[in-house]
Amino acid sequence: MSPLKKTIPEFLTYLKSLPISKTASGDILTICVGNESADLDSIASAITYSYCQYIYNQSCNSEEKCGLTIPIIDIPREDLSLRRDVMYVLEKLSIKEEELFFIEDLVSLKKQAPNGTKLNSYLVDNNDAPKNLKNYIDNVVGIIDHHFDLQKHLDAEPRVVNVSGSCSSLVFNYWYEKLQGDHEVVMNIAPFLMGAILIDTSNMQRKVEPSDKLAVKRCQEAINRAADEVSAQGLQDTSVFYKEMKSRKNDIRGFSVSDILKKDYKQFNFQGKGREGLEIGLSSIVKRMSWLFGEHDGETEFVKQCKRFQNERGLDVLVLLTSWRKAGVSHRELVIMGDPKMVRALVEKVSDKLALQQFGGDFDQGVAMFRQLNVEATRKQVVPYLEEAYSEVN
Ligand SMILES: [Mn+2]
Repeated sequence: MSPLKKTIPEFLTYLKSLPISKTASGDILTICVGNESADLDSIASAITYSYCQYIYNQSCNSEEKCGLTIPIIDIPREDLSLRRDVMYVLEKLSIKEEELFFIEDLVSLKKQAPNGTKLNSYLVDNNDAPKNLKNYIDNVVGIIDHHFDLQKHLDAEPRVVNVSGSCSSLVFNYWYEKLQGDHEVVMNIAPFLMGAILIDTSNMQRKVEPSDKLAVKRCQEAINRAADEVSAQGLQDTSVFYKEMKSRKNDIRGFSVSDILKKDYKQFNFQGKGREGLEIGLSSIVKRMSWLFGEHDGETEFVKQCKRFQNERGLDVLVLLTSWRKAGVSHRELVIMGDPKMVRALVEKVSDKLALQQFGGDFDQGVAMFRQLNVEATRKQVVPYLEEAYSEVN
């Protein structure tokens, strides 16, 4: 009988223990990275993708061997603790924070690698290299994602960019098929990926696509089979698992305004008609504005802190996207801050699509607050709407 394969924590410990000469293969260092929001989906996708690649390379003949893939979490290490749902899942899976690789670890790996080492990257949960890593990544070699397809890196292999509630479903199904349902591996990755799928689909109630259904069915089979294993304890009941994760994700008490803004944050540079680009940051927030004002010394102070964040990051425009559920009903707000003229122009163009209804702010001060009655539109939709709007602004 073949020896038991490494578990995910064992794989990560192993990666950390290796000198750079063993981590890189020849003059190529390979990473797998999710998007800069570094939510559970991105983190679970990157870690399990790298893990499965490792298992797969081991089981194949040497010609298929292409070194190791290092999962990178695209935030500074200190920001992980802002993601209480992620911390909860990692603890449940016995994955220690010190075994993970963050931006600063990537920088240090690059430094240690011999001159001329190329950095290849698999992308999960995004289909173009994250902006802050573009200068590091030489080649995008594979993509699995559920965002709008930017039609870049067309020769990547795999190149799976499909509609799916969660990218984790696509990652799971890809490896499930490639590893031909290998029970042991599937059991190792199922809890992690299922956690992300449940969060992204609100416990399979919203934004559920066939890929999610298939992945969860397969995950559940694996978890039930492994019910005696430590890794699957307490995970058979998906509703309980979901509630535990969700209550932690929604718990942002004690965070500073800047922590709240950077917890689930993405930044873009929109290109316009021959003008300078628009630097725009979008924070997704799990509490409504009135709650945020209450926790942070009132509206004036909260807005002041937001403007400070905006200046620190050199943003032309900052957008807050709040969302919460009450009595089974979804609610969203959109707050936009920046140059008054630009704010007005952008709002004018997206107002209908997002069904915006102003409840606060002052256009003349460059701050406008809206209820977003199109509650289906998450950041995934809001970003392309705003980008299109900017391209039309004169
Ligand atoms: Mn995602």
